[in-house]
Amino acid sequence: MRSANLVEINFDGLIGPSHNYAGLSPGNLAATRNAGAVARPRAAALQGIAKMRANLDLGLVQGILLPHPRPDHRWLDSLETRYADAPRHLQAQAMSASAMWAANAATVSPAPDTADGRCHLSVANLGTMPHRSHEWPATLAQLRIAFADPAFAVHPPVPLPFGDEGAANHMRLCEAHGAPGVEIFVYGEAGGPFPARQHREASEAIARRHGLDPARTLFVRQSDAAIAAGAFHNDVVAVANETVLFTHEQAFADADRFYEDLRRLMPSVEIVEVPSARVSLEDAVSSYLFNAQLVSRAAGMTLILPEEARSNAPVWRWLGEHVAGNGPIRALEIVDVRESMANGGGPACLRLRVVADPRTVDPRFLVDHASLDGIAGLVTEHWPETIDANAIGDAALVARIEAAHRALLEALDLVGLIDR
Ligand code: SUG
Repeated sequence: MRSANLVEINFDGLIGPSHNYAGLSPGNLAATRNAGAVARPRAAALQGIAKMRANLDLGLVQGILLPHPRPDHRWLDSLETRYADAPRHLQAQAMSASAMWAANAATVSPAPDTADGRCHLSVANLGTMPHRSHEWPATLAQLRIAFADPAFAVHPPVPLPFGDEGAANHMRLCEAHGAPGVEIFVYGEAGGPFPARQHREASEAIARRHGLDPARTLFVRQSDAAIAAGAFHNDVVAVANETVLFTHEQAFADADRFYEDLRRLMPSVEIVEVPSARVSLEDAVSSYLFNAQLVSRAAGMTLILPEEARSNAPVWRWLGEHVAGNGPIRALEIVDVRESMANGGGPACLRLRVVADPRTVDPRFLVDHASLDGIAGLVTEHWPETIDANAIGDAALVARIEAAHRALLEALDLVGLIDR
């Protein structure tokens, strides 16, 4: 048997041709603020591709997940309606390109953490928001192809009403990606002005299903203040990579207890906490300081941030001081993902991390500069330039979006995905 070469692979959701601003996510302040704005799907997808290229240039292995068929006729069928006849809110929910935020696709437990030595992926049910609740069948179909190798176990969602939002509410700390880790599930509790989307019951079910060692698994409650400030997912206020936890002071309900548990399980952990006195929760949420990709490189860790973090003065000042000092984050990399950001999705939302041997992944889901050239060409040719959220009922627009999606799947030899 060949020996596994476990590395972290970032699978980015390619932004689909139906990307629009319908304001479908209460609690997601950016999405709510931009409701009704004109979206630019072509520019959005090209921004996402540029981010994937930047990751490749940093020496990272890069994967891709594909947009889902939109409108979702199968979902509308199950609601006994058709797109043309459906009320406006159902049209918008059926048309959302929200599958781009791959951090919400699944929760991933790498092989070194699981009882059977396989990498386990549980597709998220995303049941709290109607427009996201119908993503899982198309996600499951893709993951079953991408991770068909026996090195993986791909699971369907945990049942509702236990809401699960996938990797956005899950962190892993470890000495190295290929070594056993401590897995941290962050759940919310209802009570504030916005829904808590991740339920503890769902997290616990996933941990059991993945065969995690209970002694190395933590269930941590997200602070109500964070949810109320618009941190609808924990990855808006914290991010982990290898031995580093980078977090806002107000991310967790009982941070002291969490840090204590973490230090006990992993004495080498480095907790980089940004105090509220330096960066308020509001600035953290609006700049997406923590919705960054924290990645390991030979020269230390790099933080891949959105443009919005650079234009926020307190955030940029804090980052500058950290990098100039002795902190574990050695370099900053800025990416422009403005179209996704305007719907509340930063660099970290757009990617799902899977620790695996790239040779075990279906190569149609891995990219390099040449394959991204091809995808960018298709996007430029087929993706609508603009979509006005108030005009998504337009039959010509629907036909265009469906043709764009088909052209992509044909080019990638994945047409079967449409009929699953
Ligand atoms: O679920 N926005 C997404 C953003 C998800 C961000 N993901 C992570 N933090 N990991 C959401 O709220 C807005 C779509 C709209 O309103 O049309 C939306 O679904």
